[in-house]
Amino acid sequence: MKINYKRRWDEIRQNLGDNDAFVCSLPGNTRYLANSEAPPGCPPGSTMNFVIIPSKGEPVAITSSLEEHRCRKESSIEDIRLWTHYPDIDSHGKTAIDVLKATLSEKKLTTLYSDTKVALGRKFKASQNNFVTEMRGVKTPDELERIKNAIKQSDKGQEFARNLVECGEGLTEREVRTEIDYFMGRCGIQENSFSTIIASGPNAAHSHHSNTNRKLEDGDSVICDFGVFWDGYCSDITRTYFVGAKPSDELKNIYQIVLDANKKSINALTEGNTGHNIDKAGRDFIRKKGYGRNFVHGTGHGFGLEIHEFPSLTYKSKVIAKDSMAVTIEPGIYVPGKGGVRIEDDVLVNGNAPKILTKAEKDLY
Ligand SMILES: [Mn+2]
Repeated sequence: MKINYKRRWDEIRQNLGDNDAFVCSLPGNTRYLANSEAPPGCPPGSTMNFVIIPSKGEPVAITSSLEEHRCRKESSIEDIRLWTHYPDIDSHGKTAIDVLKATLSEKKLTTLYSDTKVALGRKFKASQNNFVTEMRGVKTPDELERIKNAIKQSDKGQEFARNLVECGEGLTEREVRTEIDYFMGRCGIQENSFSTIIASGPNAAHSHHSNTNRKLEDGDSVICDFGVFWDGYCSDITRTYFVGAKPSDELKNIYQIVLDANKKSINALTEGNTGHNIDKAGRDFIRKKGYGRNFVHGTGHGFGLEIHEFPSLTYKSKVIAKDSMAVTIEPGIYVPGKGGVRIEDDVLVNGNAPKILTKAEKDLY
């Protein structure tokens, strides 16, 4: 299914109020409007500096001359304007902001919505607006097709990871990471959606661990958290495995609590429910079991063009779940010195019947 950019541009035009244009510069938003199927690039989000959606007329994209080739190839926007400070290279200006101002003046666009604060000077009136960022929270069929393909690959990665970790005594976290990344690379993914996290034994007690050369030991809990980009969209999945496949009674108990909390928050992910309630469903259960202070992060987040995007599902979140929002549900318990467990699924809001998109086995121990 082709991505329907025109639908996206039109929806923004319809929500401009009295403004002349929407100016986007956040990397997820510019990819949404111009080149969704490209991965974020290197450095991430470097391709388009600005995308302008005017109330009337065609959109304009602004990028550096360095990115010209890539942008012309990937972009759904035909009017691409370049900046460079090298005098020998043809361009529309010396900096991205110069080109933005010149384009806005040329097209007589003066009152603007912008997805971030931009300093444009007195000639323009720009107000910050989250419409595009929030619009991306609800996924359309062209996006879901790509998200499901990304998830298929990370599900395969988890099956591989389980076999490797359960028999992986003596391997280092970095070796496990490298094997998983190599396996998924051979499956044809565009790139990882973030650096694969392998946290073993006492390191699994840190929710965001950087891989080390620690060797896996029998009985360790090993948190495996990764995802991939496929046709520009990403996935995010965490499973926890045990070296030797036999957890201690304490870790097995923790595993079951996290798994039940994961299921409770998934069941709470219904249309109209608040982020707070979705978080609370799992958190209250974990608290009742005596591990409230060991669940140190929010329950989940939106994902799609970016690994973390709107909406955020935390204790403080007032966001209302809407149909076709794609979010993660990822409770965890982290016990200093002993280890940790996190179980993360990608889930789609679907009326009262949330759809779990990740298929990797989780009823394991
Ligand atoms: Mn996540």
